[in-house]
Amino acid sequence: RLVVLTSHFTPSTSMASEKEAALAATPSDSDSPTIFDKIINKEIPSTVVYEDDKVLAFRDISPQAPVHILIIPKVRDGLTGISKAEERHFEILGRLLYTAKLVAKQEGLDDGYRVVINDGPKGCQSVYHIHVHLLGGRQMNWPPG
Ligand code: TR5
Repeated sequence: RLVVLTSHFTPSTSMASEKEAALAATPSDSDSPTIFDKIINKEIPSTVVYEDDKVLAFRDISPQAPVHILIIPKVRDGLTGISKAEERHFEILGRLLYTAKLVAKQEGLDDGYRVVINDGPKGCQSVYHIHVHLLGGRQMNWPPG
């Protein structure tokens, strides 16, 4: 008898298209708006799972795991990516990670999860407004691709 042990979860886009999006994105440290500003301003709908005065957490439109949530600062303040972090960002950086922990608990990810920050073209970053990925609900692999 055949026993299928694989998860039924299928990522909604291929790894290749994620990479293509990242390579097509223009690395930016400018204050020009990104798609995430429209999500923050609610001009574009998103599924918000957590919100306070400083951060917003919403479901990724192209989930790579059964739970895939992005946690972002409401004010970018030059933080287009982790490589642009300055001392003035200490508090918001801590808050983003702490929010990942809160949301993981809220999502019931009691057996573990992964927190990721992609940076720059080689890190596969496609949106230049810092964001923490929270991924869970399946077994992760190591090393990541
Ligand atoms: O590749 P990086 O690390 O920059 O992550 C950017 C993430 O933003 C990807 O995982 C995308 O799937 C996600 N993304 C992109 C858009 C979007 C989104 N998540 C939720 N809602 C979105 N909208 C409405 N539009 C996007 N372009």
